Amino acid sequence: MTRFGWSWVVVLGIAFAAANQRAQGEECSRSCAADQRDDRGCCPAPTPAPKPASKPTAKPASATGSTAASMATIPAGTFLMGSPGSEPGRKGDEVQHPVTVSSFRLMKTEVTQAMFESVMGFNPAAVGSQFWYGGEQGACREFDGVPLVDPSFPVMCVTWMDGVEFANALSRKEGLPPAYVINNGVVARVAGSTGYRFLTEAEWEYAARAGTTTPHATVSSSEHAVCGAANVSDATVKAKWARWTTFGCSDGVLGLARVGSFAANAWGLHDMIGNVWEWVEDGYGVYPPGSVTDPAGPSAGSSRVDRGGGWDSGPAGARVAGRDGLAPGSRNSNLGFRLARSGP
Ligand SMILES: [Ca+2]
Ligand SMILES: [Ca+2]
Repeated sequence: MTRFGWSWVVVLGIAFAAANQRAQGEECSRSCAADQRDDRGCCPAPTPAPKPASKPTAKPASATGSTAASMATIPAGTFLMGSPGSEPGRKGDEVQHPVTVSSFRLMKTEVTQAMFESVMGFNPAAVGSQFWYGGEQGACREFDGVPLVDPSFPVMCVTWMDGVEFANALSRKEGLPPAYVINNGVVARVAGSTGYRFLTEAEWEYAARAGTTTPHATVSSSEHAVCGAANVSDATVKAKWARWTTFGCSDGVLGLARVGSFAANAWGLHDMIGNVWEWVEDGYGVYPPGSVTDPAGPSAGSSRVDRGGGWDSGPAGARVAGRDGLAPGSRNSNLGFRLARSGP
């Protein structure tokens, strides 16, 4: 598995959005069993290694198992969204354009399994949620012997709607006005609400860059700088799953990392790149031409955007400008989210 737990819905909906997305060269270069291929015939799955999995060696988390959301204030500003034509791994949907973003508040970490369970009463991976992969299902709780359930790990195997429902439930729990109205499965943002909500795609990239312009949002443009700042597909992964496309450096973590294990970016945000891909609010679509302010993206469609790459993403997949579109019902052990609140 890993790459994507494409639900069967994805098979129909993703043709244009995902065909050129997530799996791009690196994922499709892997080999795997037929029942592990996704709808595009790509292989996130590794070839099981003959030796036992090494233990994740992440440093102690700053937010281990926390059930409270620690928020950073993101300053208003203008940035260049997208990637330059020269960036390795770039895709055609990353057209650079200036975007102005208003100030907002953002969780410093991905939503943890403990946070999700404290609000919703269950942890999707722990209660047996399944990912979909090439028409097959598999348990979210572990991958090839690597355990993925831990209170301090990011919640994963959550659908886009799981994120919406968590956001509203967390708002109610904290006495805030829910940011979403849900009518017969149709979700609309409540204008002016200060409750918890997804980031827009533009807000996500703005916050993840935190003023940087490098492919992986690192201060240094060296690929190896990523391993000090993100849990990605690295040398640790390569040692177990030799066929995976990985970064050449080692971040010391084989599967998921505790949120906050890696250094924060300049705005106090951890794990924007890597660990789990993060659902955002936007439907997947072509960027608008020219300069824009607080773009919301398509409100619906066959797919919703997720960003940043996950623990199984190599250099192409973990780029800050990289975009991915998934059917909203998709689940995967590399797919989670974090939430924002409007206003400074
Ligand atoms: Ca790693
Ligand atoms: Ca992430």
